[in-house]
Amino acid sequence: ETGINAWLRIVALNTSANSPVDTAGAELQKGISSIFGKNLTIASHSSSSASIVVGTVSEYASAYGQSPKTPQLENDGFWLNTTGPSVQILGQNERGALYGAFEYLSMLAQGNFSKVAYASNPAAPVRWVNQWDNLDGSIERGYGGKSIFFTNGLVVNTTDRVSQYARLLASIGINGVVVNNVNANSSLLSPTNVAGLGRLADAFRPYGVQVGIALDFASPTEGLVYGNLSTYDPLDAGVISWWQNVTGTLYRTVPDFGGYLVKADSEGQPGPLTDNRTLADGANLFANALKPHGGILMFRAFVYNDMINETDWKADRANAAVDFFSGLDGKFADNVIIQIKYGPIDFQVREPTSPLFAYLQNTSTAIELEVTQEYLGQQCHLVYLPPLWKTVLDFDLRKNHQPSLVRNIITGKRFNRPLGGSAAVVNVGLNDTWLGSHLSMSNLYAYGRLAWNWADDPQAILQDWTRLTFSPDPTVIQTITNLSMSSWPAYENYTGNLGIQTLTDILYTHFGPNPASQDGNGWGQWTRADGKTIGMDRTVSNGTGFSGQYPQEIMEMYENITTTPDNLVLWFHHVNYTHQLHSGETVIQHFYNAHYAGADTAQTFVTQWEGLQGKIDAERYNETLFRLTFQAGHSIVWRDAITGFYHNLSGVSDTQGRLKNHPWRIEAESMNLKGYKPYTVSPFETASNTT
Ligand code: BDP
Repeated sequence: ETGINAWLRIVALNTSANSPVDTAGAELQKGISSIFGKNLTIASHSSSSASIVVGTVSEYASAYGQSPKTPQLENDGFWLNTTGPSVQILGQNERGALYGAFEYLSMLAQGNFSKVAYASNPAAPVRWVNQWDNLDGSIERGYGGKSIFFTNGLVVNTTDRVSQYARLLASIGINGVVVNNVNANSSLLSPTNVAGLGRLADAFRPYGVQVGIALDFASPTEGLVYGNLSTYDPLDAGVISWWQNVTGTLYRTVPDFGGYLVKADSEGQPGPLTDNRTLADGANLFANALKPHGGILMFRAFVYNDMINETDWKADRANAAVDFFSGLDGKFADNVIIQIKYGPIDFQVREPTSPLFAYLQNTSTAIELEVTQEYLGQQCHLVYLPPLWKTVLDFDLRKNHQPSLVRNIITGKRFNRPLGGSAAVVNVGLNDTWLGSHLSMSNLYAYGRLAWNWADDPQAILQDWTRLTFSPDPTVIQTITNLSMSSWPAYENYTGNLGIQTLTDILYTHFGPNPASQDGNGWGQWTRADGKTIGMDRTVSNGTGFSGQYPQEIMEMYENITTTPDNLVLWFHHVNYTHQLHSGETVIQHFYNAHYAGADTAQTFVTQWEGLQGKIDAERYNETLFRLTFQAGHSIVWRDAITGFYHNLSGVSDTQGRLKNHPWRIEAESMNLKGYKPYTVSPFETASNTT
């Protein structure tokens, strides 16, 4: 060192390779150089003249011979103090120090140089992401290219993209990643792949992100690894020791392995019910194997039979989670967390809160969200998701007539649980944009910020993201705010209203409009639409009884159509198309009006974005313009398909006479198309000109 940087230096109190504090020092160096063009040196020893000190509280105490004065910090929490002669960034643990460094950099990058001194603690210990990556490199419900983890049945050799992902995750406080699909494959447990998981963990470790994997319940009988048993019964001694061995092997390679995620007895996946064991028996099998190593088991509540009899008017897929977990509260090992999708069905554009959050009081829970927009436009549509997530997280379930916000349940606060938190299915891929679209990355950023503090404001988070990602220019911020904050309401308007769900093709693609596909199959996302009526009656008095799964006050609200909010009326009630809503509109007229309003809003996205030309680099400007133009067109396809479908079914005309006259629509028949063949589309309303 020449001394040229004088007092401008960073002290990282742990500079051993792979330590998150060492990473924090390097990130501060990199960040400050890119924000201010100053190259600070990093020292590992204490120095009273350092400009920034980063480390853990105890590293600080031993380096400086005195404990820093910080408020109580929780696991992963940090203290950030910019008021003294040197900036202090002190974590309760190494991860916390790294999070503090990212927070400080985020402030500086947004031009915020105010003097602050505060502690920040995460809302919950589990802030994970899930990736649905298959070993062949494809990603289930992934729209950003191939897997960054796997190729041709094996873990990748080069982990540069993995390190970059680790960095992104750490910068938003995420501390765990499940790298493979919940529809899991036991060959991930082969010695070669376990060694590969070691490589992935090496890439995640410097960023404080723990690796976990999803398991195939039937692995012991599949003969792919460690012998071939004749059963996967969770109470069988051979099965128990089989999983203990596998778990021991994993921890020998990855000592800080996070744990397992299990999808059992759902959509054809094997599980404990095959052997007449309970879901708790199944979960505890893995939890007990993980326990001596300190790992946790995320057990999914997404358990249902996908061949439900539609003619049975009492049958209801929404009932499945509480039904399957009934009698099991308190029967799970203490390192089990039940991972519950936000709604009772499946990531729809509007769902009521899953009642399982209230049912489980003596069991730790986590909410499962989707950053990947499976039913919500697959990153071809802009949909900023936090306002949707908030409808569930801020929902008060009134358990035992006490305030019971979902966000206080999953963080363990409401029922005094030691564990809990969240997992978001992210599904980034090799595409440079990660998710396939620039604007959809606000959802990943916001997920991390919310998992740290569920009370944070979606719009403020979005604006931080915009400043960091694009520009501090007020026009850029205003435009991206307008687009994003109106995007989920618009998408709901043109895809599926009043709690009828997203009227996509449900049989596989989950993308374009196909209202007819909802009914007449065993998947249970039914609309119960006929010529006169629509909606699922889920009341106790007359329907499937689903509303009875809620605590009393909530049950009473949904049981009664007059107290059910309009946005969920068709979720809970079966009504005539001419039923009058609280808004004064009829159900069918609301459908027409909402679909036109939603598509109209989507048209404005293009013109609003065009106002940013020259204010954003050309590459991201053009790529986003392309996506928004597609969305504008596809919203019209949605509008005409859904309004046409229900008009044909109900025979009720639009009071504004819009259905035969399609503004902005260009028929395929009026175009000169090369390389296209006519194809019979079902339902025909989805097609141009009804053919
Ligand atoms: C559904 C997806 C399917 C997943 C399943 C799950 O369509 O690909 O495997 O959820 O969450 O939404 O297990």
